[in-house]
Amino acid sequence: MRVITIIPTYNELESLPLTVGRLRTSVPDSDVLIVDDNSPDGTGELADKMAAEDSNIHVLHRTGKDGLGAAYIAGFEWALAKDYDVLVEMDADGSHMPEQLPRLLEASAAGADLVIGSRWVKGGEVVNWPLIRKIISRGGSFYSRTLLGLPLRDITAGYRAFKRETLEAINFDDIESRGYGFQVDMTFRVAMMGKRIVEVPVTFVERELGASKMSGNIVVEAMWNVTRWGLGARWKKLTGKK
Ligand SMILES: Nc1nc2c(ncn2[C@@H]2O[C@H](COP(=O)(O)OP(=O)(O)OP(=O)(O)O)[C@@H](O)[C@H]2O)c(=O)[nH]1
Ligand SMILES: [Mg+2]
Repeated sequence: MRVITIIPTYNELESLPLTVGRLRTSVPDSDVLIVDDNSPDGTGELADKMAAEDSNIHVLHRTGKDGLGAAYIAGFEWALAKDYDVLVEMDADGSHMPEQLPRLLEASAAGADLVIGSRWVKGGEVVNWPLIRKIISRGGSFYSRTLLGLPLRDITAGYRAFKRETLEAINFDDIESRGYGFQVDMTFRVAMMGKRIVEVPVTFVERELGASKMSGNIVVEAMWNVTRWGLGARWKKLTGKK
């Protein structure tokens, strides 16, 4: 099983080397693809240096900040053009513990088309989040789960392992979401195709270094899209339209 871990970066100069170092130690068999959106702080140059020293590390440079979803799609296309079997999504900021990646890969090897590293299943947890963030995240997942009719606890999670075939079945041109909505969008599409989604518990650690790129806009975009998709799917069911 050839694995590649895709790490999108925007101004992650301090966190990136720590995360990649831990990843290379925990899962030496996984290649790494850093997708940098021309970070003003020089993360892209640092990534190039890391790649020059380690042939398992690759870098994709994009011209400017274009959102997490677009960065992942570019990363997926890059990796699908090569012979990787499993494509992993991981944040650069240390929130997704590389030491827990083997759990995701085991579930993938056991047959899951999409594995979600979940904060909100038994055994999952979040470290260093204020109550309000927990409420927003759980509330967002609850809202999405109910509207979209998906039996999943953590729909916005960004720590994931996709089988190559799962991504090959998705038309990336259809994906409109930029921020968190991207994760929900991908989950919904995979579920609609009748593929197997498995949640494994993870410990999500809030970033200690660098700044968050989360914004109110991203949350509003995600809620709006979920509402549209959910109602759209129900309408189709009701009217029997394809
Ligand atoms: N290439 C690229 N990466 C991005 C972009 N926006 C966010 N990222 C990266 O995506 C990952 C998640 O972003 P974060 O800022 O940590 O967002 P978050 O995890 O939702 O928010 P926090 O919980 O506050 O950390 C990090 O590795 C970011 O550097 C973007 O527009 N382009
Ligand atoms: Mg983060």
